[in-house]
Amino acid sequence: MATERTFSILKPDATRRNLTGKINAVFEEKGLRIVAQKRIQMTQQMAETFYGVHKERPFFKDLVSFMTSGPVVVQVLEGEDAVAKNREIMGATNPANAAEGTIRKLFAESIEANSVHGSDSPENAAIEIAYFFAGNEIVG
Ligand code: YYY
Ligand code: MG
Repeated sequence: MATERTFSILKPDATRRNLTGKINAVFEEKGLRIVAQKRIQMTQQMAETFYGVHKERPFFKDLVSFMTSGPVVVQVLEGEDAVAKNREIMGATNPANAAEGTIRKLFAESIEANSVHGSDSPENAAIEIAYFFAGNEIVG
């Protein structure tokens, strides 16, 4: 295992309920370091591009509308094996299936409003980080 970076989003349901600090505390307690972070409003075009892999899925339209329904916090998290570790910390996509102590079990409202995004591979992490951050915005 090596030090790695992953891309994370605190979704509109998390910002709406003022949960960004509580969720960041979970990342930090579990050993991930927030090396870049900014609060943005995603446009429809950004959300469609970001979730482009899902564009044929039945939930795509609702997902884009949810992701643009309020501010999000985009982040780069760094740590040992950060991509897989963050997926573990987040828990299953559907909070009904998420393990105890995971962010989605603790905070998610539904499969759609599930509080966090995390990259699913190191390759996608690199693409997603580059989409939202300039190199000089990431300070490890
Ligand atoms: O990577 P992860 O976020 O855990 O799930 P994906 O399968 O990549 O789906 C992305 C996003 O789409 C998910 O976080 C919520 C939403 N979604 C949905 O609203 N309904 C589904 N049946 C599946 C996913
Ligand atoms: Mg995914």
